[in-house]
Amino acid sequence: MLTRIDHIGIACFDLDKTVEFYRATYGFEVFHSEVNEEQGVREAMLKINDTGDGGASYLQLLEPTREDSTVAKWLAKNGEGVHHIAFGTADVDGDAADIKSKGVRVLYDEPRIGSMGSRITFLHPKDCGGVLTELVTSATTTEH
Ligand code: V0V
Ligand code: CO
Repeated sequence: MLTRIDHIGIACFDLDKTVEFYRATYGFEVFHSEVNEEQGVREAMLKINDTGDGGASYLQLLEPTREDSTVAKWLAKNGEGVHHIAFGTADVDGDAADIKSKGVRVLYDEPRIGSMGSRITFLHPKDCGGVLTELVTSATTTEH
C-alpha cells in the first residue's frame, strides 16, 4: 500500500546553488546528501515533514554526475524542474508487482538502491500520464 509522498525529485544543473535557493527562500536544510553512481546523480534530501506511516516527505534535489545519465538527458531536453514523484510503501516489491499486473511498465525487475539505503523502482512515465513515478521502501523507518 502506498502511504505517503516520499519525495518530489527536482532536476537541476547546480546542486549547491539549488540547495541555497531552498535554504534562503524557504528555510529548508539538507537532511542528507549522497552520490548514487548507478543512477548518475548527486542528490540532496530536504526533509519537509514526518508522515503518519512513520516515514517522511522530502524534496530530492538532483544534479547529474555524467552526460549519459537519465537526469542529464532530461535536463538537456526540458531544463530544470520537477523530474519525478515518489510514493512511499512498506512493500516496494509487492506494490510494484501489483501495479505491473495492471499493465503499467515497471522499469526494474528487482528494486535497486536509492537514497539513504532505500529500495526503489520506477514506473514508465508514458504509462503514468507523463509523470515518472518512483516507489520507495525506506531503510530506516518503522512502517506499518
Ligand atoms: C523521460 N520522459 C519523461 C521523463 N523522462 N517524462 C516525464 N518525466 C520524466 N522524468 C519521456 C520523454 O520525454 C520521452 O517522451 C520518453 O519519456 C522517453 O524518454 P527518453 O528521453 O527517450 O529517455 P529514455 O527512454 O532513455 O529514458 C526514460 C526513462 C529513464 C523514464 C526510462 O529516465 C529512466 O529509466 N528513469 C528512471 C531512473 C531515473 O530517472 N533516475 C534518476 C533519479 P517523448 O519525447 O517520446 O514523448 S534517481 C532517484 O530518484 C533516486 C536515487 C532516489 O530517489 O533514491
Ligand atoms: Co527519487
